[in-house]
Amino acid sequence: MNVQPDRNSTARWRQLDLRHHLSPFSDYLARQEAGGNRIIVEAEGCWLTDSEGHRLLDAMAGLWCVAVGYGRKELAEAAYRQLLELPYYNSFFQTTVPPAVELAERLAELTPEGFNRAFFGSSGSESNDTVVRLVRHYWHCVGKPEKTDFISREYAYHGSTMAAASLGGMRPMQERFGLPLPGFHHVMPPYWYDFGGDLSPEEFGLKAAKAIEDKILEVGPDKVAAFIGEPVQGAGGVLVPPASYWPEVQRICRQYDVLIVADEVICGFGRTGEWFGSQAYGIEADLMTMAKQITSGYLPLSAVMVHDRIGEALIDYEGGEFAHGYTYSGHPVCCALALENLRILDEEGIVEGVKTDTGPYLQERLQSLADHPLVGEVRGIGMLGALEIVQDKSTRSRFPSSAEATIKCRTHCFDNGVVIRAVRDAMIMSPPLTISREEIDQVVARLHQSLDQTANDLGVG
Ligand code: PXG
Repeated sequence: MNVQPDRNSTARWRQLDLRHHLSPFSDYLARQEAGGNRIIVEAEGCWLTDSEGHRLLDAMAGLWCVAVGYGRKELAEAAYRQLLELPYYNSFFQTTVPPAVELAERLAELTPEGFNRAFFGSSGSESNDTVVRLVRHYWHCVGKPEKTDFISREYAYHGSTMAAASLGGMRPMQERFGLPLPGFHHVMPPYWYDFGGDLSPEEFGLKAAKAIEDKILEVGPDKVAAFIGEPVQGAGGVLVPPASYWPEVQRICRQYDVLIVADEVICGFGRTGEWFGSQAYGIEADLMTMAKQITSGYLPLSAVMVHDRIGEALIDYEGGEFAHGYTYSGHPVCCALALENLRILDEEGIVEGVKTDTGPYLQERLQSLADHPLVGEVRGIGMLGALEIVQDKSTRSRFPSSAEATIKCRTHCFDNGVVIRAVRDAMIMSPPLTISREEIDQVVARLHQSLDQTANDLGVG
């Protein structure tokens, strides 16, 4: 569709959107009262254009996914070639397709030692649903079928299907939906700024890990199948764990024979400066789920990578069929595009650039906002960043109505031409991995201006 931005089409799309389109995570009444949604019509590099011709610097990479930026022709061409050659065939009933096989092999190369098998789906949610099935299937195969339960963290986001939302720790996604399903337990996240009190970050990291051990003992080690965690909790507010946290989680899970699932849906493919967040934190997982940046968001695709510890058991034991799969598992067009995306990430040195150049630069520039009267903490890693917004820095106290300041700040950001998210009392960002230093300067300058405007609205400073 070749779009000519103008006010008439904007008004028409807004009306049609309100009338016919139930958008995700929306309060439909509030959306109606606000007159409808912003309409994005084009994008190039790190820049979006809306239907009224405004340009926005996308410091969220879409939804944490557009790693290589918008408008990469090689990706469109890889999809086009595959669409002509074989647009679809399934991987059920003893068939397979070359792009799925090639991608599985490439992922085995890129992931840490021992991850040699991939199960494909179309979304992060599906990959986490697959994990629930796969983990239970595994424990069946090895003769411990009573190991069924999962432990995860408050504020975790693992997706929106019923199982993924049960794994997640987002209360509004559970209340009124009969969730979490039985067998899903939650513990405190390693969120030092809010829960650390007088402890040092390192002391608190051990305390947050201990909460997992306490939960394992409460539920019973014989019942706990796996612990799942994002290396850095993304949608929960870019919760960067203290260095003491993951090694202790690892030790505890091994002690009680609890599998470790690393949800790499946000952290995977360079977001932290390593190919996988697990490598940044020394996590030795048994399963890894991935989506988003695997295709830079250009097409839907996800994978569960399975370590040999699990993968070989699935073959060696007579556990029967793994009765699970999706029509689009290993979709040839999505896999072909993913292969091209991984080639770009690798050959253009994009992941390396995040580690040694633009990632540290983003972190350094964000630190320049730490003195702002509204900013209680600046944290981040690689191309992930967060600012805690506070009323009083010395007590870490918040504004009375939670998120009041951050929603204001997010609106100012939009008006100043930069997309930055508000999560509870934090402003968070996750720009394309290809963002330049000049563009990082612009993100930070626009955020700074928005913080000043928010402080002014709230009579602070
Ligand atoms: N795991 C993690 C860590 C995620 O961030 C999913 C799984 C689910 O992926 P799918 O592809 O099913 O959406 C996610 C998704 C937000 C936001 O508000 C974050 C996600 C999705 C939608 C909104 O930041 N992450």
